[in-house]
Amino acid sequence: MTNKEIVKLFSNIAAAYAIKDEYKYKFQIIAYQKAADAVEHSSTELKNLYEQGKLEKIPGIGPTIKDRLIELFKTGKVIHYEKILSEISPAVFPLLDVPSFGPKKAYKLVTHFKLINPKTVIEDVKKLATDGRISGLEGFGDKSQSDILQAINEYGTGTTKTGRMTLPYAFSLAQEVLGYLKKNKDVLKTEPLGSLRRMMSTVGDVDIAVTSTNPGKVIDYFVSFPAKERVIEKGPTTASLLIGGGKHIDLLVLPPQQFGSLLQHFTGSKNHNVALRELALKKKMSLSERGIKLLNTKNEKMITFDTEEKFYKYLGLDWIPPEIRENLGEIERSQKHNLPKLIELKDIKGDLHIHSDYKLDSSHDYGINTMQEMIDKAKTLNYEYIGFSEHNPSITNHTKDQIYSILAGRNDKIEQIKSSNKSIRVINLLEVDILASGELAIDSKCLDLIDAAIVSIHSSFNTSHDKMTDRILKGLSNPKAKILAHPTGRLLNSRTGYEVDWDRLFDFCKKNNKILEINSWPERLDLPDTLVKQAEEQEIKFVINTDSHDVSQMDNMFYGVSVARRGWCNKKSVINTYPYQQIFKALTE
Ligand code: DGT
Ligand code: CA
Ligand code: CA
Ligand code: ZN
Repeated sequence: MTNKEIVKLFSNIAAAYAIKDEYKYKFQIIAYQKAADAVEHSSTELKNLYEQGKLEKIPGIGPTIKDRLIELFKTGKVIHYEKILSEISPAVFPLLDVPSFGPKKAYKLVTHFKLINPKTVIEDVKKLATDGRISGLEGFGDKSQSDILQAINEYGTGTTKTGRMTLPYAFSLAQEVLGYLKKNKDVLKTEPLGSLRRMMSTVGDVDIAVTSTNPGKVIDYFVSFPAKERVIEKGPTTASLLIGGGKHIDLLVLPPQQFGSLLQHFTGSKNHNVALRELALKKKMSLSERGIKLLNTKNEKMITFDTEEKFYKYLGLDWIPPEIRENLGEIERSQKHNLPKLIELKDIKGDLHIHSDYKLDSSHDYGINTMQEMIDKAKTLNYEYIGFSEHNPSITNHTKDQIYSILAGRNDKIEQIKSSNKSIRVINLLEVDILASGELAIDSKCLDLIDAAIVSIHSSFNTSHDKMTDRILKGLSNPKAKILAHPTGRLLNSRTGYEVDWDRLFDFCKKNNKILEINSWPERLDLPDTLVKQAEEQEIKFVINTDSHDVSQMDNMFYGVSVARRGWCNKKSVINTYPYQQIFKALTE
């Protein structure tokens, strides 16, 4: 059961309660909507948390729903849910994925027209709307009928309520909108906020703040954004657009003197803001995007802040980096003026996970650039060193001796590269598969040809939690194995990753000086931030790598650094902030 499936399940339960009796079940409805939201925003798979006995780590899920989750993970179903859902036609639920369909509307259409097939229900409703048969229904009308048709058409082009964007996609979308906004003379400042500013691994919608002395004009200009599909909402200072692919863009416009509180509010997270509000209430203050009001005084005036620093300072807090605004202890630390000093992109001195086009007759893919091209790129990034880590030669196609001679050939190439590039140090690494048995794919004679191995799981994902942990620890036990690449194996929006006993793995890494990779590939961002935070608390070392297969991907380092920042990492925990001598020692001792 993936988080995505759980979000859908919880939303369905909330919908089922709403259909049954909105008033009687109002608390259940809110609880399940809140739980769906909490799971959607969790950067760890709940299944992994369950396996570690750490489900309580997710704020926003009460004890009853937690018990239901345990039942779900244990048995694959929840008897109580099956009962609730069985009372409602299964044809209702697919409709809820279509934007603008609430539970009651969906239920009414399904029961009135006796729709029973969940597989065809969306097409069935589309046909009814096209034939003009919906407008006559009580509570619907012509406008609602054409909205339904539009929403279904948009849904048909991939528009759903649940899809989340990867960071680069969200960035480029935000840049496009910012570029447009900046052309308007009423726009003074504009920034992307929300989960994008917090650098979450996936982004639900793009939130943009603008300062202006003329909000009305900015809103009018924004809603004429050429790439929009339609305007979802338009008010005096806010607006929301739907654009291609079903993505939302929310805009909030305020005067320049309120920029600080605007940034703070719209950056979130919701959990951080809720906690900040509670703190403010204790100090008899009330917070909003417009500023701070003092309670219990006759002075009803809003105190305004043009910077976030001033806003936090007024609450007795140091400014908190957006990446850690998740209410995971940052407010308490900021109160004590004891926030962690987070790693920055400029601290990075090299990249150790680089696939060149050098052909090792591997069963995995090669990069498209030569070693020299990748070195030239590393120089433009001001790196001190670079590590090549192509995949090991295929073990099904070669004998051990053949593998040895392929790797010896690569060593000659690396020596030649080293001698013609004196301004950058080259580290001879290799990405080596951990086989299903836990053995490394190549033997110790071959491993002796390289400085160190980056080990990874690329096959047999579906093993039990204990077996997978045994397998990884066995692979990492090899003295040449120093780095575990993309430790969970997840692919955002498509694969949840395998099951590992993280406490055991962290403990092992700590005792044996093994290093966990934070892979910067935007669909991986693996290790995930919540696990980075746990590992960081146990003083485990990381390396932030790009896993580049072409030179342009070496710029992805920025995303990996953001994951480390979200995991509260200090630069001392990240070995590729070390100078060459020190990192070489960490990899070879
Ligand atoms: P997303 O879009 O799902 O990736 O996540 P966010 O964090 O961007 O959430 P979004 O777009 O719903 O809201 C943007 C920010 O606005 C959020 O981070 C904090 C603020 N905000 C939204 N709803 C609430 C709320 O109910 N209470 C408070 N205090 N702040 C909120
Ligand atoms: Ca957002
Ligand atoms: Ca939003
Ligand atoms: Zn790789």
